[in-house]
Amino acid sequence: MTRSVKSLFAAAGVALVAVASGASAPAAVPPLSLAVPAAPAALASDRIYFVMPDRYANGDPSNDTGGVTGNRSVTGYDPSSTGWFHGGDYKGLTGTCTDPVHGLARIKNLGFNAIWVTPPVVNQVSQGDSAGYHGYWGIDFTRVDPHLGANQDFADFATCAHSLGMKVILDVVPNHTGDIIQPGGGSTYSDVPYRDCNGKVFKPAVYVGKSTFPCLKASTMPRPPFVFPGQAQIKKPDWLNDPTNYHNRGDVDFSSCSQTCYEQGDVFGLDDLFTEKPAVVNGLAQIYSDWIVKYKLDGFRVDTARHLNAGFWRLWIPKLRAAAASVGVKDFSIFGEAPVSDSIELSTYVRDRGLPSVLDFTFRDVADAYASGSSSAVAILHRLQDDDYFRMPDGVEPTPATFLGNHDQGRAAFMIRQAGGGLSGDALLKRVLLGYTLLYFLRGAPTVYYGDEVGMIGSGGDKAAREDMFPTQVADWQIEERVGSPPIGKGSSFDVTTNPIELELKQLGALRDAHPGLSTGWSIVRYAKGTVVVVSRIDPASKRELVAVFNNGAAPASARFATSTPSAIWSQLHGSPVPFAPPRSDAAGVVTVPVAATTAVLLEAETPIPVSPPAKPKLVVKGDPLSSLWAATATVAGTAPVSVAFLVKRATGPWRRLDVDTSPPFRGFVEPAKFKKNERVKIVAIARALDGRTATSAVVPFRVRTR
Ligand SMILES: [Ca+2]
Ligand SMILES: [Ca+2]
Ligand SMILES: [Ca+2]
Repeated sequence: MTRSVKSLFAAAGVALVAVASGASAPAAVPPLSLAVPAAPAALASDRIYFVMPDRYANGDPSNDTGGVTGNRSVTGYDPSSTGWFHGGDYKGLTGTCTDPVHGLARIKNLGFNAIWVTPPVVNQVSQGDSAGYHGYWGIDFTRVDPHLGANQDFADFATCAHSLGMKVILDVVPNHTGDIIQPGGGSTYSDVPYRDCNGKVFKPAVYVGKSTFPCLKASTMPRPPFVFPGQAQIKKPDWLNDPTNYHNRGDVDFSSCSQTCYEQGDVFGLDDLFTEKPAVVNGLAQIYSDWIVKYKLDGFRVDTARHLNAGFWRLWIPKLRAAAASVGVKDFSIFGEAPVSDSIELSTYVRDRGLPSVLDFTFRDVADAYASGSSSAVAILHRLQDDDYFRMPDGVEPTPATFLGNHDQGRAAFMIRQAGGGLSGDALLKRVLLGYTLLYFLRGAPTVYYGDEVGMIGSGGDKAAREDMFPTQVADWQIEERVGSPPIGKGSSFDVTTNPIELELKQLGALRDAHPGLSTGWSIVRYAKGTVVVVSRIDPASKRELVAVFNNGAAPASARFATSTPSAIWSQLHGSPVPFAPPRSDAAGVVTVPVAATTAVLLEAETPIPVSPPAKPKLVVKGDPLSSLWAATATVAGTAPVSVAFLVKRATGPWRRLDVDTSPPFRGFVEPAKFKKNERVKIVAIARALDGRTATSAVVPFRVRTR
């Protein structure tokens, strides 16, 4: 996003607040200021490189064993086995800060402007047949794990990243700590009610957001906690050593768990914090505010977000934002991990629970399937349409972090190979490249897992997807197949500088820089049929239209579709066939574009979208077939892009915004739970053109029945 766009939107946002809170506007007339879309989320312009520092580069061999000596269960160090520390650290990740083939400068050079690192905090060294190399078993949250370096090494890392213009996004785990507390009487989940220290039954949810909480006794908790000798004071800060600050119910049973069980059970034995307690919320706010302030962090990726209680986010996040603002970070980004397979379910983390954004697991499903050739274009259409469920009264475009694979489920190439029923060689490479065009040409913050750019495929999820960038001592990884490059053998992946994936990522990153519409633009699906899906990205500031044409078929294709830019020549920014005669749209905006097999073409109109006053929206309210919400749907005639704001008014009080939708179909949702049963309200839709002219629909009276 350019500075001018941001200030334009910001000015509109100020006006919006003034009208919404003022008493001067007559309530009968919907205030046009509510029709103005909000500024894009900061995340929209980020391109994130996701790295596990233990596996990236070893800048300091003296810290490999974490400062202790002994066998691997004591040191955690065994570079020949996949589940242990391998020696990477923050010094290695940072590098010299200037060398373009190593360290952070390399990551910048690959086209990224943000880096997400797995949790750097001190982990439990080992547990069973694995070590805490990944960071998700925190026990001392006040400092950097000694295997990864000293606090100063992390500070140098953050300083270098910022000097290169890269954001630092920290992976944080407010849900649990490492597994120190043991459940009394067995580890299966117990749903007996909580009792206070006097034996009185209580419901924790009642106390969320309050300043007091019932007194607790460890001995009367559902699974009375105990710790092994020598571990009672092992956690930092000290409040983490109080066993009544944990749920103590035993393990989540992933095959038959209720929502409460997800929230209060231990994930694989990890100590689940009692996040309904004010002391825990405040303690977690202090821990993570300290990290933000100390290192001027730019955002958090929140682990295990599915396992935190609904009220937690609205208490915790404002404290983090305040900490960030105190060091001048005004647009602190937060996205959570909720690995669900249904978009509407995923949207509830934003809609109902108050997470600002999410990792887009459902987009990953459809993007991998489409890229692999195993699903049709319609799956992409449906996922983009489902963005409406993520649209909120703040009017900010939904901005998930998008990805094709990760450290838990498997690498991008592995996921696409699986979705395609076992691809390899050039066939797999083409499809992986197609997958990355989906990430970079469609909305969201493209997030690439380290090593994917040098062709790592891996052989599964978790430990099988966490290869070393430096010369690996894991025998299987030396001979593992890669895409676009030969197996690495005993070599270093930093010497792989011409893999087609890394070359493509550089180009795609440069395209996002040169064409902000790819990051912050509106999305309009123009065509979705068979193997071809076409999406326009509209930059509302420049009024310039970009068109991305994707073809996952094994044969060339061509698509004829409507645009908002009539009588224009379209220049080709990316893709094949090249060169082809620049297509020209007709007087109605219709254009025909050829696209080679298994690739994507990106075009930009050489002339801006002509502006015209919007047509009056036609508004209908009816039950949403996919959810328990009421859908207000507006149709707006004409080909020019518009945003549509949906407003609701109760019998008394001002008009309030349901959302602003920039992407047809235009919808706003009325949630029955937020109204009285059978409450009578009024609903209106305001269409707004790129030049700010508006048209308001008829006011539709509506009775909010339960569904
Ligand atoms: Ca090291
Ligand atoms: Ca929990
Ligand atoms: Ca829509």
